[in-house]
Amino acid sequence: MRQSLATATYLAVLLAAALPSAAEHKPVEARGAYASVCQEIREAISSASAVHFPGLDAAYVKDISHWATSSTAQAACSVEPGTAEDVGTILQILGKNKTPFAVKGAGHASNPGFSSTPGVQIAMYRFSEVNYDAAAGVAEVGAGLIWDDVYTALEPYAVSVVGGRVSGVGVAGFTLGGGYSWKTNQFGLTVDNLSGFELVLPNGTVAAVTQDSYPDLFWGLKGGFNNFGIVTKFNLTTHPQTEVWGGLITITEDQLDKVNAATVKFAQTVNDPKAQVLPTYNFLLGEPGVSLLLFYDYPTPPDGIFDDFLAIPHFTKDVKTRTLLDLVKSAPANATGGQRAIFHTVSLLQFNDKIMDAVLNETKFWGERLSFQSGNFISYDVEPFLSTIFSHAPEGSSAYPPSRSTGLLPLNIYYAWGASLADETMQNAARQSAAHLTQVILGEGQDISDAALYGNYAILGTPLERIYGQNVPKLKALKAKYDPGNVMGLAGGWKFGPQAQ
Ligand SMILES: Cc1cc2nc3c(=O)[nH]c(=O)nc-3n(C[C@H](O)[C@H](O)[C@H](O)COP(=O)(O)OP(=O)(O)OC[C@H]3O[C@@H](n4cnc5c(N)ncnc54)[C@H](O)[C@@H]3O)c2cc1C
Ligand SMILES: *[C@@H]1O[C@H](CO)[C@@H](O)[C@H](O)[C@H]1NC(C)=O
Ligand SMILES: *[C@@H]1O[C@H](CO)[C@@H](O)[C@H](O)[C@H]1NC(C)=O
Ligand SMILES: *[C@@H]1O[C@H](CO)[C@@H](O)[C@H](O)[C@H]1NC(C)=O
Ligand SMILES: *[C@@H]1O[C@H](CO)[C@@H](O)[C@H](O)[C@H]1NC(C)=O
Ligand SMILES: CC(=O)N[C@H]1CO[C@H](CO)[C@@H](O)[C@@H]1O
Repeated sequence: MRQSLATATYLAVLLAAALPSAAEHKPVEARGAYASVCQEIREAISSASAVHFPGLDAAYVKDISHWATSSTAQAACSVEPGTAEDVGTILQILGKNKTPFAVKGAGHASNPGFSSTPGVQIAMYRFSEVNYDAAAGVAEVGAGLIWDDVYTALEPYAVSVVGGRVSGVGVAGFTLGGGYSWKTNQFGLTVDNLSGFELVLPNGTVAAVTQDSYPDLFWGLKGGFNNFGIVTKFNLTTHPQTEVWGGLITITEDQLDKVNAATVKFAQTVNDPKAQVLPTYNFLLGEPGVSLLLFYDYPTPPDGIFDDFLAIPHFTKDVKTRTLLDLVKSAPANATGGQRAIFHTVSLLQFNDKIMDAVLNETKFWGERLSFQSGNFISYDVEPFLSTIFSHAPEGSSAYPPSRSTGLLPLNIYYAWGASLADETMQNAARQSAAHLTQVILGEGQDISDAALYGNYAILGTPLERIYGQNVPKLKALKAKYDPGNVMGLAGGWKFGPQAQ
């Protein structure tokens, strides 16, 4: 029965592969129409900015590229603004012409169309500075950077920020969605340790957004992505940073019950906020396995905390005292290697044996069914944060999470594949898997049917209410106030107004 299901899927994909993909052909005519807008932008911007066209321009390719190839689209042109004023000029031209556009930080969005477009691709790379203000304890960080750059710039000062856990992830999308970090058990989300944004409003005005200057926008940008304009700089609170301890252990199928047991024990008993584990259950080349990241925010961990994990026979092991930057760079961040991909998520309150058994079962079940093409990759990230992670900022201080009364642990489902014709099969499987895990977790007495999902992990089509809860009406009103012309509706993403595209 299982075998025949897999065979049927395989045949469907093979058959479909013989047909040309409609999506790849559609935008060409439209692209011609957008070309005049590209020219208009080119004539209006300063010499600090540049427009790039398809063809032999390497900058264009870089500007439209994404971590998941399914998140890349062939834009009519790309534009790299170099000043906030030019961002304003560009937004006004796009708004006037009603031209679809996209804003990209580092292009790690897992949903197609969230930072890509057939129209004008804005790539923020030229916002690339990190200015450390030691007296204020603030790092002012450009919206075109990846976390690796930020850690590199701050390392000489022995400070860091509440940022990304693996290499290559963009500061912008990560922060505008919330931000789960190695330091979240200690300081909360990235948005909880942020004191200001430089924002270009949809009407082109550059605004310094803080709790004092624009309390409503300051709240909305902390989780509200690209609904209120384009952010050019983030002011992140810095914390002292020593060397850290940790790294990657890979573990094969025969030892996975031990990983389950160690994970449950860690989740239920370790309260040291400097400690974190991130076991990723994956299925690759016909077998389940675990990529386990260990982290301790000090050069040596206290005795005992990680013993159960370290006692499990491993395939590879790279755990040591190192800089935060080195740890982040050593983590596997591009298992897709230029593949198509999707994320989805389930939020839960706590891990236990039944839930971990279900995660392992999902890995095997979907791994066996979806490995119809070599290179297909199925994974489940188990993120056992402390239940206190939302307590580091006041209730109502950010658009996400909608409630801070209970800490929610975001479980990340991540599938990668090669052929565009498998997109729907893979996305539907991720939805089914999330639904099944939700049932298992509900069955364990965890009341998560309305628990907020993390916007940076949620699959396209997720209702806004599932991410922002009771904040949705307030976010819609805020969007209408600052973007009455619906300029930002021309860009994709989680939208608090009509999607104009
Ligand atoms: C390998 C990998 C590891 C990850 N690890 C983590 C993790 O540890 N913790 C975590 O919380 N998340 C994690 N994520 C999810 C990550 O937070 C999101 O993918 C995030 O959106 C990436 O930001 P980006 O700038 O690279 O994305 P982009 O694709 O460039 O942008 C994402 C969204 O933000 C909007 N946006 C980007 N820049 C701006 C701007 N300047 N102004 C307004 N809107 C903008 C875009 O329009 C888009 O809607 C990970 C993702 C990947 C692929
Ligand atoms: C960001 O921090 C810098 C350095 O402290 C400061 O000059 C600037 O005004 C801050 N901007 C915002 C928007 O908070
Ligand atoms: C994946 O990461 C490795 C190590 O950082 C890098 O050398 C390689 O080019 C990356 N591959 C892709 C496809 O991004
Ligand atoms: C394994 O997962 C599949 C798919 O979600 C489900 O139908 C099945 O009941 C699960 N098996 C066990 C033993 O939990
Ligand atoms: C742009 O919008 C902001 C916020 O609504 C407003 O304060 C500002 O005056 C507007 N600028 C222009 C030029 O209309
Ligand atoms: C805005 C800000 O920086 N908030 C907090 C960052 O984290 C520390 C430690 O939890 C808090 O003291 C700050 O208030």
